[in-house]
Amino acid sequence: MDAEETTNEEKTAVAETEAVGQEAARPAQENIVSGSPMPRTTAPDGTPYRSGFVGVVGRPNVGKSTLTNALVGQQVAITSSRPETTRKAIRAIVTLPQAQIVLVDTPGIHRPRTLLGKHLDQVADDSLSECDAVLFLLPANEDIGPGDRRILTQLRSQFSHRILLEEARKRGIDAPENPVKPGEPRTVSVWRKPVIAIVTKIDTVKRDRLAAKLLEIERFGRFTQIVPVSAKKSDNIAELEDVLVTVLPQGPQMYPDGMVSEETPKQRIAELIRGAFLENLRNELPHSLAVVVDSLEYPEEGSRSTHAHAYVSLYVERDSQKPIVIGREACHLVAVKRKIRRAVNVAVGCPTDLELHVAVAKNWQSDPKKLRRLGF
Ligand SMILES: Nc1nc2c(ncn2[C@@H]2O[C@H](COP(=O)(O)OP(=O)(O)OP(=O)(O)O)[C@@H](O)[C@H]2O)c(=O)[nH]1
Ligand SMILES: [Mg+2]
Repeated sequence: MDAEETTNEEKTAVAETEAVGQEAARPAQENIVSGSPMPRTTAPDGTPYRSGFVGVVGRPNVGKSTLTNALVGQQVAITSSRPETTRKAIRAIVTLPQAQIVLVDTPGIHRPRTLLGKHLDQVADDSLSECDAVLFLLPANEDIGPGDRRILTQLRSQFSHRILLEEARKRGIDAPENPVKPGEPRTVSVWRKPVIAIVTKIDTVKRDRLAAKLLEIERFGRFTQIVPVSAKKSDNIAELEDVLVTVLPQGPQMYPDGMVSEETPKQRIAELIRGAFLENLRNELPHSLAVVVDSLEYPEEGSRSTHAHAYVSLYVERDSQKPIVIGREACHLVAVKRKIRRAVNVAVGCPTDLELHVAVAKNWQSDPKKLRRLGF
């Protein structure tokens, strides 16, 4: 039997906390290419190499993870049509001969309804603090709304500063003047770091609507640049990559060639499982599914088994949700395992047996202690 149902309301084993998003946006020490012979410091044409972190932000469901995957050229972040798909900041690495772009895909910023929602907003906010540039995603097929205005205000407070109007005019900056208070000088607000508006999902709108959208976005934020893309159709992705290279600061390569993500195998397995459930069960799936890899044991040297073993807990909020996740005769668990087998083996580096257990953690999305146990 694939599913061994745990009847305890909670498991005693405390999940390892691996919330990448809570750390500062610099690579984990062991990932820096110090061990490898020569991190690049110059581009092939002899100019200095560029590297840095680029935050990817926007409301839920605007296409942040799909764009991140398109830039990396493979799936490093799970995507779905449901909001709050991304729950941790994911660093995705694009290594080019002349630059290394580290994208920080964040959870969608929204007005939170649960403690989890609040935490997700915080993760997005924290992940931005050390970024060298920010991509603010706005879908071509949706109007700019209060959610976008909130994010813009947040970005302005973090990434813009006021300069004297005269100074701005001298530098040729055409930004609207801030309201003047009596006795204070006339100022304009300018971005301290590049904040680039990305108009996503352009495959969903006609050309004239897109043109109007670009104008609307220009007026909305006075962004450093505006780049329209379709991650789904790979439209304008190469151009966006060029733009990112030009805005990054000079700096050496930080991660080794071939490394596309900073996720550990355990984090990767958990995300693959959640992604497969989101895809397989779509609307039936309880929004509250959380996945924790409790342990990952590699085959011991000299032992006959060549398989690794991962023990995974799937948490739902109510007893009634367990059968939805398990399926008749565990058919959902079996289908998910089959779907991700190959990707899991690649992530772990050897064939891996998955043991899935479904447990209930009552109202975990609103309980601080349970959130911590689940790694948030
Ligand atoms: N038509 C079209 N759909 C897209 C495009 N990019 C993303 N989508 C769809 O938009 C939905 C949301 O995509 P995600 O990449 O998961 O969005 P997200 O912003 O990461 O969402 P959260 O992580 O929940 O904040 C998915 O159904 C995608 O397939 C695009 O360029 N064109
Ligand atoms: Mg996402």
